[in-house]
Amino acid sequence: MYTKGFDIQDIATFGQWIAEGQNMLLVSHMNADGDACGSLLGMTLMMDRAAREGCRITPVLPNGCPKNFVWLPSADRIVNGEKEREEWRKRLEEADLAVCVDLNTPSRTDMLAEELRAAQCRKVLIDHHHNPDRKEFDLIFSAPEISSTCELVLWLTKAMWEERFMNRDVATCLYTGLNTDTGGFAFSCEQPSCFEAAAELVKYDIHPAEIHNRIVNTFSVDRMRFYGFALNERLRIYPAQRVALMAFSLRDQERFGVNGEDMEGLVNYTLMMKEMEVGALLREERGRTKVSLRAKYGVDVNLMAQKLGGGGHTKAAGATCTMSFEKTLEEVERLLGIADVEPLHWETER
Ligand SMILES: [Mn+2]
Repeated sequence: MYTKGFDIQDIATFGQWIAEGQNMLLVSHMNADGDACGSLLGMTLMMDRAAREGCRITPVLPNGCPKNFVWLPSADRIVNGEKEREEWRKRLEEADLAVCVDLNTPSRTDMLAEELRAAQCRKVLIDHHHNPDRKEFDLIFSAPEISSTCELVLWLTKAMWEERFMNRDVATCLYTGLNTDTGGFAFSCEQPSCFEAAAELVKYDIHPAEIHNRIVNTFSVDRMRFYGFALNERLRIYPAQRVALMAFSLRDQERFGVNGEDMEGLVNYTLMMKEMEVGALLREERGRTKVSLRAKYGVDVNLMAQKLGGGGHTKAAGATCTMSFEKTLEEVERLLGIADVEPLHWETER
């Protein structure tokens, strides 16, 4: 079992805040992934059972629950901060406690960040990203060495409540984040605790194969066709630098009717070629460009992302740039050492 890093007093305080809370909010990051959704809902379900009768616990995601994860237990309770702005404001105003999961700074909640920062309630952070923004939270449970926030939630709640509030639904939520943040137990799983967590969760009669299918085998036909286009027409390969890069303008996305959610995971294709060591994906949005970076071995893409005003993990990081799409592309090329280098193959825009 993971035991490092928890302060007994902090755990007692957190348990106390939940026990005395009346209106409690849980929040995770924009464009939620499996770990965000899983830790948000797993923690919500346990807090439901740990809190006093009659209190209200509300999970919130800045732009709602992605369709890949709507099958998670209690996903229908998630307030979409963007679409249900008034509801979010009301719940935040009433809240005595806000628990933030799988984010290291309020900025990761995008359009909710300002209100979250200004909120007067107690704020707790449970996260595994580097450099938590300490001044924004009253209590921090941070463990960058751990596979996923879901794993951290498992160990933290076990230390706080033993297994009193665990059940099959909670285990399903937490296993989801463990699975997605490790790419199906392929990376970020160097610590034995990751597999110990999986073993703990499987005890609750969850179905790993079914969860895997619901996460992975979910493509629409349009999305599959877009991937074909992306790999054929937009993948640039730089063998000498061992870099692969894909960049998608708004026009590309409109042509196939795809959005950011549909591109979740596409960046990982850059590292599927055995010679490639660093991969990047750029996606133009209205007024900004999203950059995703991935690395295999020694390269620290977190440092690279920080230079673009973002961050993340050593081998998976990202940034949101407000420069133009073209400028962002130039900047990324410079950081990757491929500015002015001819890619292996690159068909010009159609
Ligand atoms: Mn995570």
